[in-house]
Amino acid sequence: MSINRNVLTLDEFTLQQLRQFPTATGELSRLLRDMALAAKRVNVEVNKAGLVDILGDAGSINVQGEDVKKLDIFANNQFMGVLQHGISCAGIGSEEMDDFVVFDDEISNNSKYVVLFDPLDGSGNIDVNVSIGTIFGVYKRVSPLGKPCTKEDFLQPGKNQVAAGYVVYGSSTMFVYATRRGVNGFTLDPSIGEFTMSHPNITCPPSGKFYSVNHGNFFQYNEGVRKYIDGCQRKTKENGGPYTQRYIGSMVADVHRNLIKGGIFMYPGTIEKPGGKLRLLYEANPFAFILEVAGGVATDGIGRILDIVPTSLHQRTPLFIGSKLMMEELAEVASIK
Ligand code: P6P
Repeated sequence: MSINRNVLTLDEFTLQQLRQFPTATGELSRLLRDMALAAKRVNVEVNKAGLVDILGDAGSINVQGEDVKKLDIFANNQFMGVLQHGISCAGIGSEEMDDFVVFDDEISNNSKYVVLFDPLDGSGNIDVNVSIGTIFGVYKRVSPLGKPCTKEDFLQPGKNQVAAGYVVYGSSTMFVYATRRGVNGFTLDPSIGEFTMSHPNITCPPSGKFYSVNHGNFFQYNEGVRKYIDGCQRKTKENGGPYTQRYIGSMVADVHRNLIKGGIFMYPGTIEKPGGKLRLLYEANPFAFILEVAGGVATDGIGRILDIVPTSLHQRTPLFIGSKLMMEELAEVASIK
């Protein structure tokens, strides 16, 4: 396979974007490059996870009450490290950390942004070599510069994000991020160790054939959701089908596929978890931002995900996200917004 050396690297692309805004400070571009550096370091460990003792449980339980895999901790430290030692971020919120982390040093206190991330989503799949991912959202601080960031910086509605993105560690490693100007995807070229533009200006097809949901919870979903899922199974060529059910238990991989090819991903509330399983701040919000910029829709079954005003770092939300027309059919069939 010949590799085109004339493609833009992520660094070149972020600098190109920066040059279009002469008044921009470059902090966001620097932050995105920092996130990509950490992603490359995590990628090395993910790729050799089967060979070294980085698999398996780290013996600890995270704030979610889930077994923490060693790779979770490594990934968390990589992303927190590049942000703490960078020039763009005043603090972070992470799935792996019980509370927000305020960096509180002179450079960080003068930095414009805070970042919320899930360092390694789908980590239950690490030991069986299924694609996993990193998810992040970037907010401009609402607290005064020159002082430590505050909880209010992190508890902003998702519509306030200035950028959001994800990394999918799969058959190839991709870094995808959105600003309000568009969604762009970069694939890691191991021969030069750089993310290179492979998916410029990603838009989500208005419809698709993939529906992603955990069928094992079917009888725990409300009647409207069950009715929609039943309808997915009854689709034929005559009414926009047939649909394919694709759900690999790794949200980054499932939503990435549906973003590119068209589809709908659902993690509804269940009898056991009426508030859903997925976290608002560092899973639902970043993907909702990305999908909306790409032309898709994301709701919690009642309203727009990005309008939710958060109250806590680890709060959960039901999530319905994907192609616009499929989301409209869900709203109509399941009588949800
Ligand atoms: P379930 C992984 O743990 C995760 O947070 C998402 O990546 C994934 O989509 C979901 O949970 C899978 O949850 O309950 O269907 O196994």
